[in-house]
Amino acid sequence: VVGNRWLSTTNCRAMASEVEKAQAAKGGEYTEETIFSKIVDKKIPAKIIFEDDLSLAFHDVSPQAPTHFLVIPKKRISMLSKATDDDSNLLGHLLTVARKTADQLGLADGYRVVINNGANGAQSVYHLHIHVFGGRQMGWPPG
Ligand code: TR5
Repeated sequence: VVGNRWLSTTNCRAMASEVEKAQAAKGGEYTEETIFSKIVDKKIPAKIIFEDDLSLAFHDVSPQAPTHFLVIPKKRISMLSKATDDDSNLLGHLLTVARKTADQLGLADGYRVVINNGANGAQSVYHLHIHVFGGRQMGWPPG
């Protein structure tokens, strides 16, 4: 039981492995190449939904909801807590891209926006990204 919710064995296993990945990945330098910077540089493919000079939105490879996409800056910011005041406009832009992409994908009944930050936040890829989940009822509180 987590909070007031029962979790299925599958959910518990998925959650445990995400947390293990996050613990293994902790650290991360500001300018390191990551799997997401490789997607930005088109060194590896992704299912891209939207792209502009500053950002990219693409489908998560391991979706946790019927719709699950990520919005990332092209700038290599490892995590939210490493962003600076100079990044404020960029951070706002990422949320705007999340909103427009959610609209484009028809998430009119609502969606969840999540940023995992650092090891305790269960971040596993150290290139800042916004998760957007939709297409099903979300639970609360999160795990
Ligand atoms: O745990 P955090 O918040 O760091 O989320 C990282 C997310 O990146 C997870 O939801 C993964 O499923 C997702 N991910 C990981 C890879 C990947 C991806 N999404 C799209 N494309 C991906 N490629 C090509 N490779 C990955 N390793």
